Amino acid sequence: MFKPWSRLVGMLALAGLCVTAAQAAGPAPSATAARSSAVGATDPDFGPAFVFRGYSYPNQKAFIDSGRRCSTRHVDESEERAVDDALRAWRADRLSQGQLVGLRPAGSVNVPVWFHVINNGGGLANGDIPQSQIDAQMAVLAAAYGGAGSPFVFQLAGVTRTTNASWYTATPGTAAESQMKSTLRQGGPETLNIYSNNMGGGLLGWATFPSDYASKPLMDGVVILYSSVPGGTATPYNLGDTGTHEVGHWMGLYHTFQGGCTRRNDQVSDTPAERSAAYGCPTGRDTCTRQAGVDPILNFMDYTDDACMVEFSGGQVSRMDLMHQQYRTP
Ligand SMILES: [Ca+2]
Ligand SMILES: [Ca+2]
Ligand SMILES: [Zn+2]
Repeated sequence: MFKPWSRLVGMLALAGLCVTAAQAAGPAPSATAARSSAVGATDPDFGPAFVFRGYSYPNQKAFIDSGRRCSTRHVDESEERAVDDALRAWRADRLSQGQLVGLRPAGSVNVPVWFHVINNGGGLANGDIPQSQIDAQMAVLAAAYGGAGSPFVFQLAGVTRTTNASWYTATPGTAAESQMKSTLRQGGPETLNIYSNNMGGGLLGWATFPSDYASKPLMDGVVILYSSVPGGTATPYNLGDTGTHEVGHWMGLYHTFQGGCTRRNDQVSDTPAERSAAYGCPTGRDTCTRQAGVDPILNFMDYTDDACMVEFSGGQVSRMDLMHQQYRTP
C-alpha cells in the first residue's frame, strides 16, 4: 500500500528530476520561454525523450498527446449533456416517488470485483501476474476510494486466468476485446470486471462508463496493462493508479481536463478547470488562469505520473455515488 506521504516524497523527487533533465537537455532559453508560455507559465519543459513499452517519444508530452495514456472513449459535449440530463431526470423521478436521493456513508457499498488475468503463457513475462500483485492492486483501490471517503469497498470475488494470444494484445473496439469480455464477464452492472493484458499499440488502459451499460452490458468493465499494477515494469505508471483512474471512469468520472476551461468542464464543481492533460508532476501548473485554482494535477483523473496522483475531490465522490446509484445499484 502506498501512503500519501510516501507518494508526496516521490513526487518531490520526481519534480526535482524533471527540472534537472530540462536544464540539462533543454533547448535555447528563448525557445524554452516560448514553449513554456504556450502551455502555462509554470509548466515544466516538455522534458527529455520518453521511452514507454518499447515506443520512443520525443518527450513525455508527445506520449500524452498520442492518446495512449488512457484509451477510454472521449465523451463529446452533447453526450455529456445527455448524461447529466438523465441524472437530473433520474433524481426527479426518485423524488416524485417520495424517495430521497442522498449520498451514502463512507464504506457502505460493496463492489464485487472479478479480476481476469489474460496471459500469453506462464510466468510474469507473459502477463501471468501473481496473486500478490492482484492483492496489491486491490489495496491501491482501497486506499484511493477509502481515503477519499467514498462509499465504495472493493471486494475480490474471483480471479480467472486465461491463455489467449489474441486477447493478450486486445485493444478497444476490436473483436478480441468483444470475445474476451463476452466469454469472461461476471455479474451485473454492480460487478467490477477488471481485465489485465498486454494491450497493443503501447496503451495503458481503458474503461466503459456507467451509462454504456444498458446498451452494451457485456462490454462493461476496465482493462489495464498488466505491468501497470504495483510492482510492474510500466514506470512511471506502475503503482496501480491506471486501475484507480480507469475505475473512476467506470464510476462515471471524466478526465479533469474534459471541456478545458469551459464553465462546466468535467461536470464536477470542485475540480479546477484545466486546459489540457498534465503529465509528469508539474506542481503549480495553472492553464486556466481566468478561473480559480491551480490545475488538479494531484487528481486521479488527470494524466500525471502514478506517484503524483493522490486524490479524488469531494465533488467527484458525490458524482460517483450518484452515478452508481443510478446505473449500478440493483
Ligand atoms: Ca471541474
Ligand atoms: Ca486556474
Ligand atoms: Zn482516462
